[in-house]
Formats: sequence, C-alpha cells, structure tokens
Amino acid sequence: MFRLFVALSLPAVLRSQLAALHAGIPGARWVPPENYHLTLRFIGEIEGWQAEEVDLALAGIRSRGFDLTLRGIGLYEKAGRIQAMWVGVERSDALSHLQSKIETALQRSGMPPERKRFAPHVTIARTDRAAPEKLAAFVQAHNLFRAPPVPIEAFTLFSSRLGKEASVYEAEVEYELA
Ligand code: 2AM
Repeated sequence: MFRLFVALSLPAVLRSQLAALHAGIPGARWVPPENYHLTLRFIGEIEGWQAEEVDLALAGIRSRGFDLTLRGIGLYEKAGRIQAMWVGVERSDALSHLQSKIETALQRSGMPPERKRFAPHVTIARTDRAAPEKLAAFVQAHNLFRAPPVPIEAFTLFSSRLGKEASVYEAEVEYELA
C-alpha cells in the first residue's frame, strides 16, 4: 500500500520566506521547510497497481506553467480546536485549472471523486496544542504576508509515511508543465 498525494513543491526561496515566519508560540509544531507543499489532491492509501494507474493518468496531463503567489495567513479549526496555521494563495485561474485537470485524470484512473472544495494553502504549523490567543495574535501580526510570485514548472506525486513528530514526504514522480 502507498499513501499518496499530488502537490506543488515550493522553490527554495519561497521555503526560506515561509521558514522566516517561525516564531515562539508555545505548543506550535512548525512544519520543517523540506516538508512545505501545496496539496492539489490527497489520494490516500492505494495498492501498487492503482498507483501505476494514477501515475499514467497524471503523466497524460498537458497544462501550462504559471506564477504562484502566496499571500495571507489563517487558522484551520476543526472540532473546536485550531488544528493548523496556513499561508494562503493569491487567486490563480491557472492553479484551479491544473487542479481540476488532476481531479478529472484521477477519476478516470478509478479514484473516487474528491468531495471537499479545493482550498489551496500551505500548512506551516500544527497548532492543536497552542493557545488560541497566541495564534490569533500571530495571525493578526502577519496577515499582510505576501511572497513574491514564483514560477511553477511541474507538479509532483508524493508518498507520505506518517511519523511521530512530522510525516516524511517523498517526491515519487515529477510531471513537467509546458
Ligand atoms: P494539510 O496540509 O492541510 O493537512 C499530505 O497529508 C497532504 O495532504 C497535506 O498537505 C494535507 O493537508 C493534505 N490532505 C488533504 N486531505 C487529507 C486527508 N484526508 N488526510 C491527510 N492529509 C490530507
């Protein structure tokens, strides 16, 4: 079995800009910079033969490269807890277009449809053990965050192994954009 997801990896310059946001919030677990990514489609656990179908479907996607701009910071709350802190993405038709091509390709390869609306973000911290007031103050202090646009020239199929502290992500296949 493989635990897979499709995502954009972020250029090094962007990783350092996100890493510069790390600050002393007790209980916050900052995502290690090598783990930053923007998920386009979470696939979950599948068998090897299904992973091959997925790879074939993704390899057939023809889409253009584009510029990606990260902007804004927010908190993700679920079940009354603030689970994560994320950096948002400036609206991009090219990104939405790529995401919907990936969704279509995956459905054609036999994956069940994704029910959740695509809400592009980069998770920068897991925050369920941090104080909500501290998180809110941090978000308020940084809500004008905006990184310069970066060129996106590929998307990636990642595997994920769940670790105790942080998950271990590995880029399995990279698919170039035109
Ligand atoms: P997150 O960053 O918002 O937690 C790998 O787990 C990636 O897939 C993460 O970026 C995670 O988003 C995303 N993801 C989307 N749906 C998921 C799910 N049901 N379980 C785990 N990760 C999911």
